[in-house]
Amino acid sequence: MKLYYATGTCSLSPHIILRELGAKFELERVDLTTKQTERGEDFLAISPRGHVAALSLDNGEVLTEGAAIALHLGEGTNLVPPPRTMERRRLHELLIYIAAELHPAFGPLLHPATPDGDAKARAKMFCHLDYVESLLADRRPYLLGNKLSVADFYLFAVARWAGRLDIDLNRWPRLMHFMLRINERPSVQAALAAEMAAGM
Ligand SMILES: N[C@@H](CCC(=O)N[C@@H](CS)C(=O)NCC(=O)O)C(=O)O
Repeated sequence: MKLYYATGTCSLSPHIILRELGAKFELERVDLTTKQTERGEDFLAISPRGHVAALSLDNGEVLTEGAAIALHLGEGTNLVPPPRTMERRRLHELLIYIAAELHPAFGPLLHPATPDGDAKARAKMFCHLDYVESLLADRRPYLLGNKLSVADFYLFAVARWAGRLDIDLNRWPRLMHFMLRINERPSVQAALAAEMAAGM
């Protein structure tokens, strides 16, 4: 398996999951501006929309969309509940929320078009962070409760961007604790170190 990634982006989530599972994988860094990989591959030929993450499977197929990659990697492991259970449906609910709502809400903040748009986008982001805080309100350690899942790594990878935007997560203490708890995991530290060493 080969994970196409870019440092500090949403591809951090599958990167952590691969390490968490002790999977055998290669990493290939993508320059998102030129769409060239570090070994000179044309990334658009691999993933036509040019987005990371993309996972090249051993059978030659390429899987894209962070949520789909997370489910694929975690299937049959303790990071994804068994099919046809309520927990599994909750996991789908969380992954779809992060992919369809939370993740895109960062876009206008990271790349603001207008100052006014920025203010609106910031207000929307605060609503999302309030919602995430409510998901953790019963002091559960992970999004699904006591069980760590792939959704936790997706939330971690995305919520980290708050730091880049000077959004102080202390305003959402449950989320802040969640971030610190996930950050301590050896898989997370290893993924962050590998991405940092590889550069932007
Ligand atoms: N829906 C996709 C979105 C992936 C995405 O937006 N990736 C960003 C990095 S976080 C990217 O590759 N952007 C490159 C670009 O827009 O050119 C997913 O969830 O995987």
